[in-house]
Amino acid sequence: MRAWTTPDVPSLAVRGPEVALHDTASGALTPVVPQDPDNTARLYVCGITPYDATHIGHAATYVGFDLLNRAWRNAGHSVVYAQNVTDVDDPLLERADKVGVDWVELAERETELFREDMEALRVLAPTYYTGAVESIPLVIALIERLQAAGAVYRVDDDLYFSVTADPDFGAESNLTREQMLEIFPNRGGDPERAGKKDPLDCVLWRAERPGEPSWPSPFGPGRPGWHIECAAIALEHLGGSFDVQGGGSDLVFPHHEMSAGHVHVAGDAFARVYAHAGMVAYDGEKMSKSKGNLVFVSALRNSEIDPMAIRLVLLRHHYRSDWEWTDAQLFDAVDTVGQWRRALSLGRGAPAGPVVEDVLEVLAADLDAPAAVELVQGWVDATLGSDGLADTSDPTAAATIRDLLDAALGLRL
Ligand code: 5CA
Ligand code: ZN
Repeated sequence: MRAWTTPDVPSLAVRGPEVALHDTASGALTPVVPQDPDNTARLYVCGITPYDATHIGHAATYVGFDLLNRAWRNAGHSVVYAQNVTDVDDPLLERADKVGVDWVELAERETELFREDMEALRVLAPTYYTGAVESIPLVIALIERLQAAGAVYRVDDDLYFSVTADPDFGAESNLTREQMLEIFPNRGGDPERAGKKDPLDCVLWRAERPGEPSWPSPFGPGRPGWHIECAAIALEHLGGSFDVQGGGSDLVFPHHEMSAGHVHVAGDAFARVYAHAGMVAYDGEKMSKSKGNLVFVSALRNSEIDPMAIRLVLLRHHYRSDWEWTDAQLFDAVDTVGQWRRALSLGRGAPAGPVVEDVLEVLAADLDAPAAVELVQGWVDATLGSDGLADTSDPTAAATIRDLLDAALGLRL
């Protein structure tokens, strides 16, 4: 499907360092230097299930991985970025049913709103933006590879994946079996289903149910399971051993573990690094569509909030930390954006060169945006002379810092 319009990004005169990311699988800060001979980094980030508007939690995750995309580019790489849209799944069908709209219409409407939100937040668009529905042939082909590997069995008319077929199962999340069993039912799993070989086995193909959409397949009419969807889309656009699989930390298990398992059993390697964004809370709980404690990006935009202030709130939290949204942070960011614009409007300012190098360096080291924001604030303070001693010694400072903010942090001021 169509992605959103990507913002143009200034290229910087200074090249940033190679990027290192915290890898969930190894628990270590890991260099993510593309192995492709053509110097291209390959990124997959799990996309939305479009049954409701984009909330600040989604936005935080996509802005987090946008920093990775930008850090790679600033280090001199090109980036191939794939993202899915889970445009058919239980929550979407349930919501469509509940509000009495056609599920296709609901998915299209919410996906369009997501595109507008991403554009407003200046998130670079993926190279491939791919829906589950349009990927059904890919899913079928991958299930057939799993069948050939002997990792698929039937429960009634549904197809299941045997987790024991992957000797590396568990290597991505590093969870114990007990922990997996506890999490699984809360994240779409069905450990209690009779007829399964292992309670952790997951659905690959869900046979048609009355009133649900279905597509023909060699296994009978039905629709794709969730984990095989991302496995198939990632493999199609990025190939095996791509650089980074990303998403929120709620996807560590089972989603990313299962997708990796599918691909291993099919005979390929999945991601080299698994990176996860922290969860944003609101009113004391994880912001989630199912709980309804939501702050929508579109609602903030509709109340004339500058999207750059929204983005600054997100940048002030490290992508891996869990944090809670408050309106006070937004109001503070609105003030800061105003102050930064004032500093930039002077043209001259404190020396910009060291700020550029330091910002690129902290971002390359596990995307430390809060440190980058502090460095920019230091330049703003020096330029405006909060101590009464304004420094305007660098005649090109404002232009340099403006480009840096735009290219590295996605803030166009
Ligand atoms: N369609 C699947 C992924 S294939 C899905 O999880 N969709 S979602 O709409 O529920 O979430 C979209 C992205 O936002 C995922 O990467 C998810 O991990 C992330 N996310 C969801 N809730 C939050 C939150 N409260 N804070 C941060 N990130 C979140
Ligand atoms: Zn996914």
